[in-house]
Amino acid sequence: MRFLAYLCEIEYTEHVAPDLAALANRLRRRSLRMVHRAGLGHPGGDLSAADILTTLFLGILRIDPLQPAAPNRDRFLMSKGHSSAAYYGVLAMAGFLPESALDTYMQPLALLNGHPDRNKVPGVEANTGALGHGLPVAVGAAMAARMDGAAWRTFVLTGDGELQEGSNWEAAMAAAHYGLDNLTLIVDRNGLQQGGATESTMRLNPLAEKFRAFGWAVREVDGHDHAQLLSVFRALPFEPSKPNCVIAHTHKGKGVSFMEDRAEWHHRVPTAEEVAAAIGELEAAAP
Ligand SMILES: Cc1ncc(C[n+]2csc(CCOP(=O)(O)OP(=O)(O)O)c2C)c(N)n1
Ligand SMILES: [Mg+2]
Repeated sequence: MRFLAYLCEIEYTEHVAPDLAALANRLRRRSLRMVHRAGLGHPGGDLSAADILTTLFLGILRIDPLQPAAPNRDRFLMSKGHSSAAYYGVLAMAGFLPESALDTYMQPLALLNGHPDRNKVPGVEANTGALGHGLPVAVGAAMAARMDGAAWRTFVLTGDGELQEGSNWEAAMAAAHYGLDNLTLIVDRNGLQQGGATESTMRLNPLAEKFRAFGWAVREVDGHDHAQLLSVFRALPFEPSKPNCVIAHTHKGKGVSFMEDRAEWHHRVPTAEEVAAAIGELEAAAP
């Protein structure tokens, strides 16, 4: 599918979006099994990011699992590194990991740690999980591409609660100052952080206006609609000499009725019965 993205342009968007929906639901099922088996994890944020991750890895990023360090590859940084089950799951779907490796998630001495490590996992570009660092590193990567005159692009996915870290705003200023239109920030705007709503913890709204005031070109999309996601990413860069921000409106726990928009599923591990019920719902929605 990744190769079709280059070849088919418009047709790709129209025909592949339904396949991405099925793959995203498969990623959700896989993430929930991984978290259950490990007895640890962050299922709510895995599920909110699943559509964004499948769209990027299977439809947009110019990456090749056979050459994970190819100099001209696009860079993707998973700043919300706590959603590692979904991240490893999509890396496996894109061919960077064998499916069997997913069973080792957070097992003693395994390479698939709770927070991704670029020295252990092919395809991982930065060590993340301490929130607030992905965007600053991504700004450095985009500047490096600019200085080299290289065509590769940098993408970074952050949580929304994560944006309360001040380092993001310093990086946002720098990205605009240096006119990094080769940089795209995607915000998983699910409205919830660890203990509750972002807006009652430390208000982010009006978020789009904040980024615009910092000099970014901003688009807002339904972060669970693959056709919208594909078309916004295909429109990059949005404006010359401005960094790009995609605010993807999502639901934490998306796809599982008893998890959706509930803060406790940020870090709760589903029981065997809950996993079975969740998988049943997800299979019914998209086999
Ligand atoms: C610097 C730092 N502080 C605290 C944590 C613990 N932590 C992990 S996830 C999380 C909440 C993140 O919320 P959000 O960014 O909205 O992520 P999402 O809703 O997508 O899961 C917190 C506080 C951390 N990983 N890093
Ligand atoms: Mg959030």
